[in-house]
Parts: sequence; C-alpha cells; structure tokens
Amino acid sequence: FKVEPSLVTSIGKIQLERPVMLASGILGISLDVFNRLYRSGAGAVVTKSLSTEPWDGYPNPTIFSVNGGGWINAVGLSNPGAPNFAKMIESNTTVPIIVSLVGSIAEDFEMMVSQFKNCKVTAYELNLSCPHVAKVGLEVGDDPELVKKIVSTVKNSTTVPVIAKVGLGTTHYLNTVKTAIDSGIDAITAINTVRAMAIDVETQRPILSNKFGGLSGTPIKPIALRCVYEISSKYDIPIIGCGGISTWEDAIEFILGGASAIQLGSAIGDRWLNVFNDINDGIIRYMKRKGYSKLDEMVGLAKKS
Ligand code: ORO
Repeated sequence: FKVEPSLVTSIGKIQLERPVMLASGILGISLDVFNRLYRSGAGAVVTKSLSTEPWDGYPNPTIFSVNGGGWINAVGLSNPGAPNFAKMIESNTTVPIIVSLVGSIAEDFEMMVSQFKNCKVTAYELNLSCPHVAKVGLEVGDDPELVKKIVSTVKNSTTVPVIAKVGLGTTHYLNTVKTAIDSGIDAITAINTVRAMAIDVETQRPILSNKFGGLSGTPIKPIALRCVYEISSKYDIPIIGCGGISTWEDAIEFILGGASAIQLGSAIGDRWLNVFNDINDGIIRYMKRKGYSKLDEMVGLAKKS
C-alpha cells in the first residue's frame, strides 16, 4: 500500500496511515472483511463491540431506514464474545484493528483485555454509549463512578492506548469525557447513535423489536460535530469524530472542529466501500488547494478566534 504522507494522523499515541476508519458495529466481525476494508482505504477498523461471552442480540426487525435520511438500529450488541473473537484475529499482522469492548463492570473489561495478549491491537475503544441495551453502554457512561473504575482498570491492564466512545445520555457527555480524562483515557470517540424510534401507522406498533434504537447517518452529523467542537474547546484530548459523515467535506468539517480522525458507519450502508477512498482523495485535494502538508495542521482550526 502506498502511504500518502499528508494523510498520516496521530490520535495521541495512535498513529494511522489514513484518518478515515470503520465505525464499530458495521462489518466489524471477520478478518477477511477487515483486510478488504484496509485495502479499500480505511486507516483502521473498529470491531463490533465484544462482550465477555457471545450475545445473540435482539430479534428482527433490528434496523430501519428513515424516510428523509438516516437509520435507526437496535441490533442489541450481537457478537461472538471476546475470547472467540481474539482467536479469529490472532493471525492478523497488517490491519490496524481497534477492539471495541462493552460490559457492565470493570472486571468484564479486564477479562476481555486479557484475551488479546497474542493479538496485534492498535487500541481498545470502550463502548460507554450504546443507547438501547440495559446495564451496558449509555447506562455505564451515565455513571461517573463506573466510568472511573472501568477506565482506570483497563488502563492498568494494558499498554495499548484506550479510547472512550461517548454519547448523549442523561449525564452531560462533557462530564463523562472529563471523568474519562481524569481516569487516564488516551482519546475520545464522539458520538454514538442518538436514542430514537419509529412507529408503523398501520399496525400502530413500534417498528423495531426493541421499540427504541439509535439514530445514525446524516441527520445526526451537525450534533456530532457540535460535540467534537465542544470537547476540543474544553479539553486537551485527542478526538475521533463519528456521526453522519459521508463526504470529504463532512470529514474536513470534523477535522476543523477538532477531530484528528473520523469514523464511518451509515455511509457504508449507503455507498459501500468506495466511500473510504473518495474521502481520502477529497482530503488530499483540499489540502493541496489550501496549502497544507500535514493533516495535523488543520485539526481544530475552526476554533481560531
Ligand atoms: N447500536 C448502536 O446504535 N450503538 C451501539 O453502540 C450498539 C448498537 C447495537 O448493537 O445495537
């Protein structure tokens, strides 16, 4: 793979050849697919969130395309479990993999991190923000004591960088960010999907089997961008922007707002894997036109007074 120097980015201690990665939950479960994503221009892939044991998730329907744009999903964190998944990626030597973890207590996360001792892991991303599964995700992110315990426990169990993925819950997300920073977190991903629902007017029932799900895609882009800007205005912490990004202009907006890298989810459902190199190429053209040689020169520029 030819590395384009202008696209190289650092998210704190994490160095990536390209700033656009696959968000968690999307295609995140097999090494063959990870290789394909990497060859398609992704700088890293974030896995589906893993739990200590395999989880089935919710019955169908689990995903719904919203009229006017975006998706509502309630997949229910289905995954093969961290021990099985670690075996599946042991042979990986090339793809930067960010392992997403979900759990209720610090010991869950500690146990899962120990499973990846023989794997090449670029970072862990703690899912503190899934908006619709009981006792994990946002319920954890909304509890400062639990966030503190989980982040400090994971930081003490590994030398691999640790990212916290935050979302919009009942505790102000900036407080969750602050707690994570005070507990030693290396970077923040902002944001997860936003709690939402859809109702079928004929059956007069919620469409998703879980009733509530998470809204993703273009409708949440301005909200995610606002969060990235607020975090980077308030705290000195590397940020990964996530939420509704689908074009190179979207990616540049997030970088100017303070993100050192970005993640794509729904855009892959809409435009498949071409979206990675379309965005990479658009960023390169923009940087040439504006006279930047390193991505880092643009991070947070929109905050200039
Ligand atoms: N869905 C989301 O929108 N966010 C998550 O973190 C997890 C899920 C899911 O598995 O349903």
